[in-house]
Amino acid sequence: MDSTTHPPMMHPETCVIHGGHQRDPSGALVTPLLQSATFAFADCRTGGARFAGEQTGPIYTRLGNPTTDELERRLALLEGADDAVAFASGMGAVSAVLLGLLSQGDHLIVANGLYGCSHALAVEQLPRFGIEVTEVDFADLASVQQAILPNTKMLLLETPVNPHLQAYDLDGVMALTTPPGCLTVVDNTFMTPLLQKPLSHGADLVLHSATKYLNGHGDVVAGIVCGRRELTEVIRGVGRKDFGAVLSPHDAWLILRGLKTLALRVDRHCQNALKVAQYLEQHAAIAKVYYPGLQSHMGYKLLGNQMRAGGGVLAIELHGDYDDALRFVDSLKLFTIAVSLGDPESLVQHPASMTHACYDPEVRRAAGISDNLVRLAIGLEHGDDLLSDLEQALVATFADKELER
Ligand code: LCS
Repeated sequence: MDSTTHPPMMHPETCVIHGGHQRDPSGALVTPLLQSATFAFADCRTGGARFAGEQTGPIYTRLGNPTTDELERRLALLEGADDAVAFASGMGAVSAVLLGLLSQGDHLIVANGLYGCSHALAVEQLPRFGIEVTEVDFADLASVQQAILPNTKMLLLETPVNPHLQAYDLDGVMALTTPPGCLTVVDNTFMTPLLQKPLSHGADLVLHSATKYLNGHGDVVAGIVCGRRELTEVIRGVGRKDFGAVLSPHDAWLILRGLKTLALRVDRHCQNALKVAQYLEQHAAIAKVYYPGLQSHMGYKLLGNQMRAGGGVLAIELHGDYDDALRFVDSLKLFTIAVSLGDPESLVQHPASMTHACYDPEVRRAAGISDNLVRLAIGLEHGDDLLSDLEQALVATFADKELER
């Protein structure tokens, strides 16, 4: 099937495989990998016409590459956007959005609890360029409204929030009164377009660390931004052409391969995560489980309208202190201690000393990231094997303490 014969609307399960595909003249079933930095022009006038935008066609991979273009078309279709721009990392995507669209004198509002490097970029780097930044709890929309100033140009949030999965009501965010031209940007990494489509709720841009579920195999670092063409053109020009965070065509090709199983993988991640969350919620050693698929979680009410399921990540607080949390993490055998998510392997990490270590400790605690919070990124293994591993690790952690079960 080539892009000209696509039915106009595809189900997401079909779109992850066929969306935006342009069949190669060779007839290759799989999108060819054009691992080339530059592209030859038939003659000098052709080169000039491409630079002038009078003729389409590749010039130089930092400006565009046919393999990467296919990934961008597919993600744009999945998110319901006009266009998408791929980057060398999720942070490349975040920085392209912030530095491409904000200028000196502008005000940015970010949700507290953002992924540590997004937080650091916003609160430590942007003020150096004369951009004012305020962090607000997006669960309290009245306080977001109060923080909005006449020069507020952008709201940036993740939902659910890394790492405690607090989920924010996108319809409520979109109903806030903002100055004309103020953009709402949603980091959809934890959900993927299969579980949540922020643009359909009125967001202006959606971005991903494609390192996670979109690629899904733990072997690529990448990012992508989707939205209206008038915005993506600026983001592509500034973030990729000028700042240079270009995705390798080989990595784009790997993501295209990984994407084909996204729907299957996301379903399995969600099933396993729900099973683990339900098991841990009733466990005497666990004080709190944060997972939007549990009725006890504030995100549960958004299931159905905004989120199709709770996703593959959950966070827990043990009955115990910082040392107990570390002992528990060290006792796991099937879970790997590593900072990522969306991989086939289940991963575990300790946000206070790892992904969110760069926060000021007071700000971190205020954002709900306690010292004994542990994040589990649930993989694709058999759920029962995950439960066995968690059980043996909890027993090992509390071996010397009496557990009331
Ligand atoms: N946005 C979110 C929500 C993330 O979780 C991450 C990385 C990024 C953006 C940045 O993407 P990257 O540049 O790494 O592709 N999150 C990580 C995490 O939770 N553990 O390790 C990285």
